[in-house]
Amino acid sequence: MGDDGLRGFMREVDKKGDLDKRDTQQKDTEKQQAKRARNMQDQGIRGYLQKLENSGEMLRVTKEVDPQTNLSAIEWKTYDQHGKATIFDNIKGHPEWQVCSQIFTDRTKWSMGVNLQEDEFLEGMLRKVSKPLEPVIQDTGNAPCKEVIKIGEEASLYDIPVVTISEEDGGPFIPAGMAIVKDPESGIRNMSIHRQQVFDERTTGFLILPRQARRIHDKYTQRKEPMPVAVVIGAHPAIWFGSAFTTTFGVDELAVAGGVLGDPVRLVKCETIDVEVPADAEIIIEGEIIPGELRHEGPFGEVPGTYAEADECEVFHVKAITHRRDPIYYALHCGAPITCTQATTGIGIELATWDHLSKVEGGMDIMDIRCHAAAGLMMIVIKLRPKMSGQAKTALLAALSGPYLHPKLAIAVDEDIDANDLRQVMWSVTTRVNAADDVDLIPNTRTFPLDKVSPVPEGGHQFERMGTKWLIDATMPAVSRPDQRQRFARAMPKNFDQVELEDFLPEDLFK
Ligand SMILES: Cc1cc2nc3c(=O)[nH]c(=O)nc-3n(C[C@H](O)[C@H](O)[C@H](O)COP(=O)(O)O)c2cc1C
Ligand SMILES: [Mn+2]
Repeated sequence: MGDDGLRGFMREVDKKGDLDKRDTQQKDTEKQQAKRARNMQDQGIRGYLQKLENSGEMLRVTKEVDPQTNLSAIEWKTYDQHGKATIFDNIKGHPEWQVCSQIFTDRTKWSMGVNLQEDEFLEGMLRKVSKPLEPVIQDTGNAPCKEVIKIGEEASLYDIPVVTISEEDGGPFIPAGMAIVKDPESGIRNMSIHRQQVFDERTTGFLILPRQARRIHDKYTQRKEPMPVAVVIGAHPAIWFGSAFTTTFGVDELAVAGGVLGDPVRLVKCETIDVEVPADAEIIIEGEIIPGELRHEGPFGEVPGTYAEADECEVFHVKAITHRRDPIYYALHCGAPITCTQATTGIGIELATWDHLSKVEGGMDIMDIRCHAAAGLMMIVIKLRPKMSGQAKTALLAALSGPYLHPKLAIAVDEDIDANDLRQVMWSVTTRVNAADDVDLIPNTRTFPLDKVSPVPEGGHQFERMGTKWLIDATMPAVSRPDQRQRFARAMPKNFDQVELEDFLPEDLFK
């Protein structure tokens, strides 16, 4: 309830002269507040990390590792070969710190993070995202993100175990900072992620692609004012999700995060800028971007798994760093798949595509959507139950013109195929596709800015790409003839559904 709402409410109560009632109302609010304080949810990253570790989804590395030489390869290989996240508690040169990585690399982990069953993840997330909850600002008091406060010359980025990630990267990068800025006209917050190459103790790059943060940045530039930015590292999965999700301009992503949490995000004020940040975060870097200042940055291993070439980008100046006493740095891996980078944006693409398809042809019978991390997010698989001939292709066209640019290849599969299993998808593509009928190319369409194989139009910027979208209808032919479709069924082992492997193989395989 805003100020006006509250005042209006009190006036109504006064008008009736019903003071008793007002007392009761007040007591109720106090009671509610006390109840809320008792039930205060952990809005940091620690509860989630604990869950990952307890369930065997995350491995702890206790041997000393070096952010400059081997940390990146260790966490990448651990996920690639074992499907696990990592937490490092012995970091060369950073005795007080821990580092976690690959914590959001698949839907299993995401489901744990936002308390949803994996098989109802997309519907559940859409439900949560559609009920945003405005954040609340609280007294700085004993906010965990303020346990250590370093202002001005005291603040140094060298204190943070920032990792050099891919072989050819231009240096160490902070890739997981959630940047909170305010629209200088409306005062509405925006939260988004921007890679930051560390140049020195108090300066980084700050790459802003043409989206909402860029729109806000341009307003500051027009006013010739620096843009205050608070960079948040390490917070609840719901907040991380909010920072990566594309919403309508003017919607505060912290309100989206509140919807996903089911509780308003608790914020505290920054020390040196007029921006609020999540109280339970691990690390906050306060700073500003000066209009017109650009600096050479990159190269950097990016979402598709190839390098973005060195180029100019905005510059971020540190004004203060605050953090927990024993901070955990989230060393997100960006580079060759599969990493958190693809799996985070992928969830947003899947949700937006699901929502988009719910409006096409009066809603389709969609069963799953997977924007594949392994394909650098440029391939999306739609699992559906086509009701009429041609419907799968309509779904594919829509999937290739949804809210995100990343997918350029869309594949439709039937309900008997696991859309997450690329082996089954490829099997479907060979056994259910007659390319002359089922494959279409759509040339000269705008593609994902980081898709290097799509040409840059004459005179265009490296992020302006025009390429070919293509679709593959790998559903069985003859939608209206179930008897005909049967010919394309998978030849499954006898009694496949009845046989339980646990009854026949060693027990410890199933722990
Ligand atoms: C791990 C990760 C890294 C990202 N890095 C950048 C980046 O360096 N620059 C950028 O402009 N967008 C980057 N993005 C994308 C934006 O943060 C994302 O699209 C966000 O929703 C944009 O918000 P906005 O529409 O409010 O500007 C990244 C996203 C993720 C998940
Ligand atoms: Mn936004």
